[in-house]
Amino acid sequence: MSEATTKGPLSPELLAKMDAYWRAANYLSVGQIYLKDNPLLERPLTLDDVKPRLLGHWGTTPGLNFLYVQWNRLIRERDLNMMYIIGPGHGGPGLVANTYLEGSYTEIYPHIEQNRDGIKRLFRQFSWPYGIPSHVAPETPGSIHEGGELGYSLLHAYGAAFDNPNLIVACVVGDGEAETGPLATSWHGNKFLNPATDGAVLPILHLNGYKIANPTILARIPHAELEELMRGYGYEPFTLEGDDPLVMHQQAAAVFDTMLDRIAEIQKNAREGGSTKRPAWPMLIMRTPKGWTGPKVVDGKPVEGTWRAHQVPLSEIFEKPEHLRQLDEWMRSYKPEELFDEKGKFREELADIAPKGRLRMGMNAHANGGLLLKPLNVPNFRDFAIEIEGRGQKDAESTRSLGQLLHAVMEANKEQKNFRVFGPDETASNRLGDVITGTGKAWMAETLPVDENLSETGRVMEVLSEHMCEGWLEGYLLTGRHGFFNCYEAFIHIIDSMVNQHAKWLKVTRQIPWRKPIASLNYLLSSLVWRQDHNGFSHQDPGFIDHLMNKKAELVRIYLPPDANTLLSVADHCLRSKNNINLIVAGKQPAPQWLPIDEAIAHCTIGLGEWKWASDENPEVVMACCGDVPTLETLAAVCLLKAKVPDLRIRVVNVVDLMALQPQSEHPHGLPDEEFDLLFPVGTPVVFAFHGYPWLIHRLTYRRHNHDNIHVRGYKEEGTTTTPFDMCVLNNIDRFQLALDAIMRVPRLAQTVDAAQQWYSEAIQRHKLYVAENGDDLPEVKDWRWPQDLTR
Ligand SMILES: Cc1ncc(C[n+]2csc(CCOP(=O)(O)OP(=O)(O)O)c2C)c(N)n1
Ligand SMILES: [Mg+2]
Repeated sequence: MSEATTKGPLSPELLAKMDAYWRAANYLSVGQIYLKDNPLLERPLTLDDVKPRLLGHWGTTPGLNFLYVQWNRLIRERDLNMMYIIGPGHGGPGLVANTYLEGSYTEIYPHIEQNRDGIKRLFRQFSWPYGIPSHVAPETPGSIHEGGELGYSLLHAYGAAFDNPNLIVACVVGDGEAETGPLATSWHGNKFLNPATDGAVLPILHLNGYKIANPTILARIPHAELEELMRGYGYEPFTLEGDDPLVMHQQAAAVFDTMLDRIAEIQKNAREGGSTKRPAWPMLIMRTPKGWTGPKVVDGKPVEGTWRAHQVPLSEIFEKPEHLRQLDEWMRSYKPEELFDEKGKFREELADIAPKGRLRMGMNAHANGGLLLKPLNVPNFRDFAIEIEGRGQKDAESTRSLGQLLHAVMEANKEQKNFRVFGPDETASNRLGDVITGTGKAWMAETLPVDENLSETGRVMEVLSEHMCEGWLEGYLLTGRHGFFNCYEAFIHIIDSMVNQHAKWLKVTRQIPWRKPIASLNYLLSSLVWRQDHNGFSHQDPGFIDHLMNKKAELVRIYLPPDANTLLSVADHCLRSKNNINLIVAGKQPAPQWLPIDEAIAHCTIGLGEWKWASDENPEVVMACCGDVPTLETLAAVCLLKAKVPDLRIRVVNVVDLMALQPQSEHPHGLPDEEFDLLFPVGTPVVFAFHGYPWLIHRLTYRRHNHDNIHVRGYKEEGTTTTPFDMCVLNNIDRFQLALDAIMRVPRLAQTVDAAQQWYSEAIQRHKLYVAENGDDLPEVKDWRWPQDLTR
């Protein structure tokens, strides 16, 4: 052993064991990618031992394995509560290997025994039909982050660390991953992490130099520039560079010791010394070869240390005998006979250097958040209900009532510190400002006298990045806490892809018995398409509803409460629910209030229903509505119809829970067909005013008996900065249009259609002229109220 290798914190004995442990992890990783038999290489490798399809990623894996062994030592020596998050989740074989070596894998999956048969099964199941996925998937012990879609690792890490003061979240960021937008902004998590009350994040930039087919930007800028970048983000960068394993183990141990000391010092200063300064948290730049310890040259081309190591470095095993020989040589280079005994059990003296019990990263309870989930205390939402004196007579900002409820939730969970509200700078704009009062907004950066409500212990998280809000919240939920995300409706699309991934995670975890249910991901979308008075077309897009609709029915709930009391009832339900993705779409503008709280609760419980106070018996037409503005327009249309055709029998049906429209076979909230047919009688035309894109209603009601009679109005991508009512007119969801639609659909009124069309044209012309001239809506529209004599 050279001088350089012996110098450092590791004793020669521990150094040798850590290197052997690493070789074991690498061996098991390669074995998973390639082998279905001969797991200990007890005979020369033949084609019969090799999987027919070689699937997986080698390049990132040895680096991940190297880090895991280092972390194991830190956990043991310092008794750390540490969990891992792996950005390049395609390094799945490494995490499976490590959790196997530490024993957690076998505890969770007893058939993957600690012997030859177990290793064979471990190899065979990987990337095998009905086996396990290639990534750090929900099936992988200790994971909360699949890492398939790159970019969210550091966000999940910060989300996990908030309010977990004793937790250290080690987070590997791929140098390719670091090029993504979400990751690039995630470094700013350190402006929101309080060293006194939150845990620590230990970021490791895994600078293996390459992505799939290209070098990475951060590997090709001068090292000093990269360090400056990290300093600019507010970190204290450390560097580890090299490729000689023994030297690297020693140097890594030294650098990690320093970094952990730094973290301990930062936390001590904050917790005991009362420091409120934003610290420069340590981060590591680890520059090691991609595919480290793998084949150096294949078919005459360099592989180790290049992008060619990304997936399967020897990919033509069946075509080229040389590849099989190289694979045999590569696997034997890890000296399996030194690592496993004759029965195939990982040797005791090596296994012994891993942490034990709950300290093993594969067993960290935070990574199975449901285990730690404490129910959220939700105070009685009736306390915030709006008094209804006459239907629609009083205006209120619905989301303001929700803000009051959220504030009460904050207060009720102050002690257990397991609730946060997230939003991209819009919490006050969405009229949820009450939640900020007394709670404060998290902020560790500089504050000025002009600032309001910024606080080092704030629990409202505001940062102008939907990615950050979403990623933090996911990390927070996945580690067993509760949260609420509020966002402008149009811009929630920015995280479409992230919610996809979360939905996939939830779908899979539902099938994994040891994964306990976590709190639901709750969205409130406000600043809606219909009321973008300041902003216009760029801010008009209700399509997130459609996006979520594609997810598994068992996961998704979509609510469009028409007023404050229904919003309160829906929010109460969402805050208590588990393992779902709940979307609430509700306006923030002053709007008429319809339902007393008891009626609101009953209405939301079923999800849709006739508003009897606005309806007639034996309807000739059903006026259906979903969403606050469509509800208002529908009721105004009913009023117009009553004036024009006084004997027309109309039923008003309001839909809060969009999923109730689907048959029960499609969604657990689906209304039984018999009940649907009672509400929407076969043969009776339905004029349906919908908040979002109209075709969604057809999709949901496609199998319903009365589907052919459902005629939907909704947003059809017409918009600009105009008056609220003109937005409705532009999209043909206005009260005049809805009234005309009803007349056109009721057979007995066929004779009156021409006159009605004339009436409609005149009304719209009058409206257009008025708004063009006055810049505001017609008084008869703007000041319209539901006539009390129409209330049954
Ligand atoms: C958002 C996203 N875009 C593209 C990909 C396809 N992809 C998978 S791995 C990879 C390269 C990753 O490089 P890096 O983060 O450096 O990981 P490593 O080198 O450790 O494998 C790419 C582009 C992806 N998984 N996610
Ligand atoms: Mg890379």
